Order: sequence, then C-alpha cells, then structure tokens
Amino acid sequence: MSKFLIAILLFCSVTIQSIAQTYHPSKENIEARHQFQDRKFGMFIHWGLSSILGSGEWVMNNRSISKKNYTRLLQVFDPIHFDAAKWVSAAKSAGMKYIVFITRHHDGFSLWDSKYTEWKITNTPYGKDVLKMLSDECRRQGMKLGLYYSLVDWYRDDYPYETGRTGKASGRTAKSNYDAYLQFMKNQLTELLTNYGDIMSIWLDGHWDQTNPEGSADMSARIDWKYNELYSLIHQLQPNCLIGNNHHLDPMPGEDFQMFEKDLPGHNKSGLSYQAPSEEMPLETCETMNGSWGFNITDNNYKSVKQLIHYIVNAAGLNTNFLLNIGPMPDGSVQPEFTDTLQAIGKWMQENGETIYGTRGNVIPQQEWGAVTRKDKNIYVHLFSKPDENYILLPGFKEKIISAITFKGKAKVNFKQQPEGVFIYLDGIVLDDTDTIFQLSVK
Ligand code: JFZ
Repeated sequence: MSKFLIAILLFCSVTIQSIAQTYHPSKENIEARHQFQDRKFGMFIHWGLSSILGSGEWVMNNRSISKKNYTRLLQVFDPIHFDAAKWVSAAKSAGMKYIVFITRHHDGFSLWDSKYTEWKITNTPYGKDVLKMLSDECRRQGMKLGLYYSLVDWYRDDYPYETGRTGKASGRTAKSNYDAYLQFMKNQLTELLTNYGDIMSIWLDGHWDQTNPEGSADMSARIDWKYNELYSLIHQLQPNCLIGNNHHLDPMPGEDFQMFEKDLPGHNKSGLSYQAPSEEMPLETCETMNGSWGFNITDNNYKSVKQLIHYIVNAAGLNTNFLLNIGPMPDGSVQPEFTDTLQAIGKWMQENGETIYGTRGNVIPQQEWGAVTRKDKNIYVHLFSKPDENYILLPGFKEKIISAITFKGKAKVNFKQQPEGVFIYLDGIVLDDTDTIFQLSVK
C-alpha cells in the first residue's frame, strides 16, 4: 500500500471515530435536563431477589453463591405486601420528585416481564410485573421515573465475566460473547423504553467491573462496551430520556448527566468519586439511609433526618440532585426507620422546598457553615450551625443586594456589602437547630 493511501485511510478512521464521539443533545433533551435539575430530590429503590437474604444487593458475590444455588431464590420471591401506591406516596410525601428503580441489578434478575429471559419476576410465585405496576402508579401520581440497569451480569454466560472483577463464584464455564450480551441489553432496553411510558433517565452501572479498582493509574476498560450503540438506541427510543453511567470517570459522549456515589461532587470520602464535576451537565449524587443499598437486616446505622437534610441542601448548593435510597424488605414493605425519616424530611421540604426546588447552585464556593442556592433574584443562604463569629461571609458575592430577611418569619436581617463579599450579621437571630435560612434579594 502506498504511503498516500495509508494516510487517507488513517484520516478517514480518525474522522469516523470523532464523528462517533460527538454528541449533540436534542432540544427536548436539553429541556429535560433543566427539568431534571429543578426536581432536585429523588428516591432510589434497590430491591429484588437479593432482598430475601437480607444482606445487601451484593450478597451473591459477597457470599460466593453459585448460580445454581442463587436460582433457588426464584421459587421463594413472593412480595405479598408490594404496593406501588405506598412506595410512590412515600416518595411524594418526602418531597421527592422522581424515583429511580432497579430494573435489573448485578444478579441479572429482571423485575419486569422481559421476553428475552426466564430469569425474571413473572417466573416467581408472585408472578406480576412490578415495573408495570410502579410505572402506572408513577404516572397516576405525577411522579417521574428513571430506571437503573446493570451493565455487569453475574448470571448470564454471555457477559464477559472472564475479565470481570466480580461474580467470580457463579460457576460459569461457557465462553462469554459480548456481542450477544450487547444485543440482549439492547433488546431489554428497548422493552423498558417502549412498554412503560415516559422514562426520565436510564441509570447504567457496572463499567467498573471491567477496569482496575477505583483510583488506579490505568482505568482503561478490558472490553469495548460499545456505549455509542447503547446510547444512540436509548436516545432514538426516547430523545428526552437522560443517560447517566456510574462509571466514576469523566462524562463520555452521549451521556446527559454526571453521577456521583456516596459523596458530594468534588469530595471523595467513599473512594468512589475521583472524577471532577462537570460544569455543563446536570449532576446527581446517590446515598443510602443506613449503609446499604439493598435490604440489610443487621444494618442499623441510620443517618439522621438532620444529616440527610444537610445532604439535600449541600447538594443543591453544588448544583446537584440528591437521590436517596431505600431498600424495601423482601415482602415489598418499607421498614419504619426509613418511612419515619422520609416523613420528617418531607415536612421540612414542605416548609423550605422553595429554597431548594428549581434553584441553582455554585453561587459562592462551598463554605464550612452551610450552602447557598439561588432562584432568579432570590439568594437562599443556609446556615447549619452557629459560627464562632457573629456573622457569616459570602465571599466574592458582588451583585447589589436590596434586602435581607429570614426565610421563616421574614424578619429583617442586618448585612453589609464589602469588596470581599457580603456579611450577614447574626445578632438577635434565633438559629434553627437544622438550618437557618436567609433570603437575600438582588436587584
Ligand atoms: C454500585 C452498585 O454496585 C451498588 O450495588 C449500588 O447499586 C450502587 C448505587 O452502585 O456501586 C458500586 C460501584 C462500584 C463499586 C462498588 C459499588 N466498585 O467499583 O467497587
């Protein structure tokens, strides 16, 4: 081959690649992103066969359960107290504006009546399509619905388990076949995006199974996931469905929001968030109410109402949605520790939601004392605890403030605008134990 021809071929392949990597979200998709950001607070639901064992959703992997043994759960699953209306009402009364439901976790079990597998809810004694009931109920109650879909599969032979980090005790011996597995995922995603109405988001998870552990220097994937094929299928089926992928890396072309796990963007206490927050995309972070996603019978490490309210506010201050998880029990009911906390959060959101919903963050850099949100001409300053001084400073805030009041009670608050920022004086103000909110109005 002549050098010229090689050069042309090289040029073509580079251009084709860069075409595949450019993604121009549609107008309705951009609009859906804004609406998603306005919603701010959602409910994550981890539930499935694994719930029966009361040991979290990774139990198959963590207890090295083979496929053969795990399959026994199929004849046991009978969630007689599952009531979609109760779940959706619980989310609604907590002030949550969307639900993200696990349709298929790493154990590969489908919680809907999929044509493409026998490993599904309709083959349990329960026999009913819970996703159908949940999506109908969401529509009835005006709740948006997103779907979690696992990329890693501990059950199927065609998933490239040989190069995967998890699901090693499944007992699989057949050679995997990613193309077949990809087709299976496409078929299933097509069902999910065709038979259950408008889907707000597809929440993918499992990329990390094919990489070195988080924080390694080399984070390249051991398989080509062909995300462009999955992503374009999703966008083709529902253009305003937002794609997020829990790969814990920088956003990839075709994705519509960036997610964080068990941390605020820019923080990495959990060791799962090395990625820098995107400045263009909506952000979301998810967190558990105790320490577990799926039902865990010994996990009593519940977060307090106050902690979770601070999480919502801090997230909003960082322009981030908060997706708070429940792991319902195997019978479909939700334990009172969760429902009580959700009720209390809901009461707070009812009184103070105006300072959260529809706001945007990053008004000032993150502060020790709390967080700041903004909607149009209103700046909401959230103070969590009494500072050492009798004031707080909003560093670098330059816009002209015309009034400052307490959000609750609307009492006048003293403030001073200086070159270094805005001082809000706390003398004479009764501080709230959870969050004292000041409302500043700008010109
Ligand atoms: C993932 C899931 O594995 C988990 O079960 C849950 O659904 C959560 C929301 O998302 O969390 C992860 C992701 C990656 C690792 C661990 C947990 N990892 O790389 O070790």
